[in-house]
Amino acid sequence: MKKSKLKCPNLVPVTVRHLTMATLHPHLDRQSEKQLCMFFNGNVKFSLLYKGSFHGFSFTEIQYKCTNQGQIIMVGYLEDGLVLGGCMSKGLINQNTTVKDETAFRFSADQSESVKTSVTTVNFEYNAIRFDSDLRFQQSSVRGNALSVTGSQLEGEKILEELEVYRVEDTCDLLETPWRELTSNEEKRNLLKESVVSYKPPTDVVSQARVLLVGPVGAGKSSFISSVCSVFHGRVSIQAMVGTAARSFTTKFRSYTIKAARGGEATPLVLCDMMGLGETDLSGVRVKDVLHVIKGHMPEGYKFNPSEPISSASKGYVEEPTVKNKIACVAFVLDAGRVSAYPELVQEALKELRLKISDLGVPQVALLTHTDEVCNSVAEDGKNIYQSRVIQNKVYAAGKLLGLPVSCIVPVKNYSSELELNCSTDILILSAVDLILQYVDMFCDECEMSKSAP
Ligand SMILES: Nc1nc2c(ncn2[C@@H]2O[C@H](COP(=O)(O)OP(=O)(O)O)[C@@H](O)[C@H]2O)c(=O)[nH]1
Ligand SMILES: [Mg+2]
Repeated sequence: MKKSKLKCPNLVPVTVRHLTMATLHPHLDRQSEKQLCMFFNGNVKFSLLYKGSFHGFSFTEIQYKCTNQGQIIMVGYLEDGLVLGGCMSKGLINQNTTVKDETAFRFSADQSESVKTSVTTVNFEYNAIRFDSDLRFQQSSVRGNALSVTGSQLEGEKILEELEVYRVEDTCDLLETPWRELTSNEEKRNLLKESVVSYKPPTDVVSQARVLLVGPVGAGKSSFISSVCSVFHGRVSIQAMVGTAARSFTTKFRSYTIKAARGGEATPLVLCDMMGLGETDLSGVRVKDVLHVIKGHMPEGYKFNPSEPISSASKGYVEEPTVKNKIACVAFVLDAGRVSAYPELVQEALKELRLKISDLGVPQVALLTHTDEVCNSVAEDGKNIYQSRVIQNKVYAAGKLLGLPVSCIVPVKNYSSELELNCSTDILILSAVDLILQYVDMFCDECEMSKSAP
């Protein structure tokens, strides 16, 4: 049997035994699972994200499988039956990112007992998790207690038979009664579709419902546009450019007129896509550009330049926008898995946008995407979305981040890996469009009033 070196998730260096023909079944036996569950008062279940013998014993693989999955527990199985590991309540975020985590802990368990050791002490400024290039949970001597994954050497060596990472899920996940009503059947899907197709702005002043999707890179803005198109096309299709890069995959300003069917008549709904807000200064669009889009100055196809916002000197700049160019509603798009962990730069940009867009008198709503990634019940069926406690908490977190009432926030599930449409997913997408159109009406009313004002 092949062996290679890897540190196990505690202070003991180990050698990994490479298993051949591994399958993706949890290595965790019932007894150990029970012991680990007790660390969370029994109210959790574990969902396997990564298994070393299956995915490969590499830190890159762990990062790939486990980043942004919420609370995770890493479990290492030693040859002598000892189970060791650690838990991070905020999960893996990004390599080399330090995250405050007051409830992070490491543990050891064997047949007779399990020991949980908090990585929190009161003596230090804050508690942290750090990820470098190897696997090890330890206490950092410099910056408070750290749940750390580093590569330093220690005496003694043990065989690590297996290494797994599980997402920790709340078993009280589904509420007894939904916190919002949602009918999920074919009839409802058709009704919602019909109401979008027959939508007309309530005033002649506004002919189109131009809706701008704004949010961090990767939140799912382009995917939402593609998902809306898919619902009306009757099959999953990609319209807006969707991507996974850390920098925005969408680099141009594009507006998509939604058609009632594939090749069918245009509806008044126009969804506008733009570059996302970056996590660093130059990785995405800045607030100024978003405001220019909203006011209608941005020409179609404009290529964003993060180091230089558009100005009146830019090619194609719309000097005197009419109501036709203006945005009637802004839909903020946030990733449910990241809503509580967006970097400061993104949080500040969102807050600034909220204030400045409100000053412009443009109504705002928010869409919470990636809901299937934070709640298994939603991944199984989108109709569970309003029964999910996790999603409810995420919606409240989004409300807090944006300073928006919860009634303006809708959780959705975009089409990302599916090849076929699904009724519940369609209903979530259509309900989001329905909410957006209600807010477009508010914009139209404002325009009508200002037209008739003396
Ligand atoms: N599982 C899941 N993946 C999503 C969802 N929305 C978007 N994605 C994925 O997230 C990545 C970024 O999406 P994209 O639409 O390009 O984000 P944008 O930068 O906001 O336009 C892509 O890989 C999408 O397939 C969602 O609701 N669920
Ligand atoms: Mg995009």
